[in-house]
Amino acid sequence: MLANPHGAGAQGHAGRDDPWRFTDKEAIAFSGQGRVPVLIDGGKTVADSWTIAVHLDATYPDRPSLFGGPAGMAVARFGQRLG
Ligand SMILES: N[C@@H](CCC(=O)N[C@@H](CS)C(=O)NCC(=O)O)C(=O)O
Repeated sequence: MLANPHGAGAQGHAGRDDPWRFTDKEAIAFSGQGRVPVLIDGGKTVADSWTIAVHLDATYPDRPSLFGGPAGMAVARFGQRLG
């Protein structure tokens, strides 16, 4: 769903978003798995929405946090596991 060579869209970064569908298996094969979302950020490939969120929060501490701190991250993780 997200190809992001320059951190596009996330946390206010300039860049590019390319919509990929999960049926575009060839397009996302480079990620080593067959699901979306996939993020390319600074040459790093990150798959799985939770892993992407954690990556962005850790990589861009100067940007507004996606979780609002450790407590928010714990609540988000709890909700994510329920879903
Ligand atoms: N745990 C993953 C789930 C990813 C996932 O299941 N993505 C679906 C689309 S929402 C997908 O790519 N399905 C295609 C398939 O399983 O072949 C995440 O949260 O990113």
